[in-house]
Amino acid sequence: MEFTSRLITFRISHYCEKVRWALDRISFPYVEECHLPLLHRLKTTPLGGSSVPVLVTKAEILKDSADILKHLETVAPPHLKLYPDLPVLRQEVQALEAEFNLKLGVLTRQWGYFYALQNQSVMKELWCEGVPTWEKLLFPIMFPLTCRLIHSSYNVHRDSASAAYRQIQRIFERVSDRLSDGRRYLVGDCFSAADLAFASLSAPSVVPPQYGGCFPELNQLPDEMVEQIQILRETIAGKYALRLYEEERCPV
Ligand SMILES: N[C@@H](CCC(=O)N[C@@H](CS)C(=O)NCC(=O)O)C(=O)O
Repeated sequence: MEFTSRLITFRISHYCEKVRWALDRISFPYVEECHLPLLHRLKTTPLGGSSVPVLVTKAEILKDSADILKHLETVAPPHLKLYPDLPVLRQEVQALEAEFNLKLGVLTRQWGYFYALQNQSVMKELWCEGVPTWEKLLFPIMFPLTCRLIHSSYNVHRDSASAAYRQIQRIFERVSDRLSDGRRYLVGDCFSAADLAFASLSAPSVVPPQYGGCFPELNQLPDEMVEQIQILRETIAGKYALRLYEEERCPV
């Protein structure tokens, strides 16, 4: 039987979306295996990992989104590569990708969870999409446990959410400044891993309609959160993330 690569995910996760986008872009064959948070460890731990995404190919087990993008670069056709050949541009792309991974993705998650976790029925839709039936059945037990863990391990509360939002705004300002000379992409003149990382990791804060995982509709979210999303959507960086989704995110 032919081997098909497996992508282990939370359907909602923007780090998983980053990888899903890179895979879809080069039509890399894979099956996505979605899990509830906490229960994902039953899959990732035996593979030597912890967090999602994890990509299992015939030859390798890749446990970090940046490593997965690097791996895909070795199999991508030349016109779809995400890292420029020129070393100076390549380094710039890698530095931006690392910054978005370490800061932007963490902040948008902390801010987004503060609001989203307040609504159990919305979270049920988001977390349960695509997971095995037995995991879905455990949702009522897993939800309070997972909420407690997310609040403590990601430091999610009102003050930290407000602080995270201000930091997201600072990152958006820096990206807007970079784009203010009219350039179409963050580095060079092609879509790169920097653009893909910015768009996917900012996605919880601008909610692009083409998001490849699952997001709630704006009318399912608290008004305060929607107001903050609208403010970010109106910035140059926000419009840019939405444009990248419209132009570059191929259908799943
Ligand atoms: N550095 C990782 C970060 C991924 C990450 O933070 N994943 C979160 C979901 S958004 C996760 O799996 N959390 C649960 C865990 O760490 O067990 C990457 O870029 O792949």
